[in-house]
Amino acid sequence: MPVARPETSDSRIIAHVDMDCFYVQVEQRKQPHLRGQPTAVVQYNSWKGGGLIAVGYEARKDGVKRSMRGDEAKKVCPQIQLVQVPVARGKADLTIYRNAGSEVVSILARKGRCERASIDEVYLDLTDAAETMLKETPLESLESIDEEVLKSHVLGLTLNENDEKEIVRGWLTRRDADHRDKLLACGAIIVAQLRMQVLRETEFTCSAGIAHNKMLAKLASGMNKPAQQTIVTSASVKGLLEPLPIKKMKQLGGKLGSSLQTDLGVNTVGDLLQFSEEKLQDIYGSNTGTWLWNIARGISGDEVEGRLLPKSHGSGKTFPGVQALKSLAAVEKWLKELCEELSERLQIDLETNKRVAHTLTLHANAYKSTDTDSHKKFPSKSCPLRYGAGKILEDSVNLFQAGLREFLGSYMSPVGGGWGITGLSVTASKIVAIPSGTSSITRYFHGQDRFHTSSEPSDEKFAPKDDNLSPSRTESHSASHLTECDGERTPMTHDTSTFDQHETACKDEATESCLTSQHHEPQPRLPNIDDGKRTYEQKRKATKEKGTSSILRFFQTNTCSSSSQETKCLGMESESLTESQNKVRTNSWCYNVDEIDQSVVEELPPELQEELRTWLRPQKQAKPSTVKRGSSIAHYFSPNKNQHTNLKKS
Ligand code: TTP
Repeated sequence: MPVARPETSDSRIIAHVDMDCFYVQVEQRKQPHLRGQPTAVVQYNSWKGGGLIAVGYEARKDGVKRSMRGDEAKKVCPQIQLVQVPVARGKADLTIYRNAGSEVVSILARKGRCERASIDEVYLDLTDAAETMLKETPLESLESIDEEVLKSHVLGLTLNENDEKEIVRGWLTRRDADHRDKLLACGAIIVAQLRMQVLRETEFTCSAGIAHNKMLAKLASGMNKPAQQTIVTSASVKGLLEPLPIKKMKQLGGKLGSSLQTDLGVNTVGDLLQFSEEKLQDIYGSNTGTWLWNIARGISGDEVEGRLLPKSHGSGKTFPGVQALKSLAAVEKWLKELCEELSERLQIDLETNKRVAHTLTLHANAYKSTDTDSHKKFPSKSCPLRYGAGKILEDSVNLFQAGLREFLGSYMSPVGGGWGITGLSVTASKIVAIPSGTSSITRYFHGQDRFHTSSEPSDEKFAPKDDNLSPSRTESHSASHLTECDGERTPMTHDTSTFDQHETACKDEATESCLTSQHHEPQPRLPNIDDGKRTYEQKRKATKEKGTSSILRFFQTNTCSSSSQETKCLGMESESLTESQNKVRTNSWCYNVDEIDQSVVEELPPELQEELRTWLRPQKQAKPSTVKRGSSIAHYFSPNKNQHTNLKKS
């Protein structure tokens, strides 16, 4: 659902930077003999030479297109160099591309707020940097302007072929330019510097759009490629937007765009201009109506989120045609590969960035061989995420089975044939940073996870039917909830388009979470950090104490470490599971004394620190000790204490 946000300021300077033929550049850096050669990267599946996923600009000149397969590309360009995407676990391994993207992000982030939007795209908010530059250096007095800046394309500027750079110079240094255009000129200088720096440090070229908001910057970045930049002046917005096909606009590639076409006859953004805001609100609701009215005029208040890391991690694979998976055993085999990859990436994220993911989602594309209801899609399913490849696999299999049962309906057996899976993916989302001071969390997770390393075989058995996992125990996602994500470079949504031949196309950095659920509240069957987080949030709001988050994170999981180290358990009553069940469960919150990080303790309010230290003092106790209920620490963390408003009272 698009969100109508008013512009916070009409003088923001936003850049969208997009790497040129990114995977090809990464491969060319790795194999320098490919530089200057027509090159393409092909996917893992080598049928007909493999599907092309990235095409270098030399090959594009010869007519090679991403929609081709390797064999076809060789016909139009016999000298083309085809490089296969790296492979691990029988599927594409995008690690080198992700890492290369991170190199670029770290450079671009030097000048302003930076949002990693996909594996090779970044938004920058350069407003402050541009304002500062303008204050320090009046543009009209600029003596030398770098060639890279002079090569900028200024939309709306009439260029004379012989004198393009001088015309751009004139625009950049205009004395009578308004403040907004002057800021744009500064933005163009800063972006050109950043792009040159990226080239120096990484050997990669990129292109950029510079505008007053994200939407316009993104539209502009692809207009002049490779290695160029485009500036969207306010005066050029109307001319830029009016002829654009409506479906090309972000968030309008799906149902909303189709409705505009069929219901209102809107085919271009310009067509939208004839509708009043009220009319659009009447048809699409007040928020979407306003959003549509705004975007037709180039108005978008979306902020650049300060985020250098991906918003989710996904691992998926397509199984086209005869490769379709037709048994639970085959699905489980592939889920094991996908879950191990996902788990490894989560582990790396945890160790490197101190972040944890909270939601696991399984998406699949499926068909029934006797299909009477061909529009029915395999429902995506979510549950709280537990760390460890084995646990992720176990939960994914359960999610898959729940989805399959729903997809097939009651009349068909999930075990015996009649269905096929053509795409499968697991995604970890709702990733949040662990508050500083929780270094021991990594060790904690190691303790939690029997299947921590991918090399450890998982020999767990998965019952074909798990009564614990009816769809009501998982979050379920209908197709319509996900269609709004289609403009994003999402990894593996259950939208069939994302399971196309480009299985390796997981441009899965920073995916917008597509996990709008049907609000089946996930029940706490699985030990999970979400539950603790909910409790924590309630406590945090109630106590208004700062800096107590990390300790709770440390405590909040319900799992006892299996190590031989001493363990302490806080016996606590948990909150009611659901109203209908209306039952109370007892949780044991256990942890290893040795794993408590002092810096975590130091984040607690002083009175809790004191009590915790007292409580930890007899560390040599052989047996786990249970804290008396009513003690302030137990009280503080007790899920029952939602109304606990003042720590001191307890
Ligand atoms: P894009 O930015 O869409 O394309 P590109 O960088 O290859 O080329 P351009 O210069 O036109 O921007 O995608 C970035 C990378 O993502 C691309 O190099 C390969 C990968 N990708 C896929 O694997 N499959 C896909 O379908 C797409 C669109 C991209």
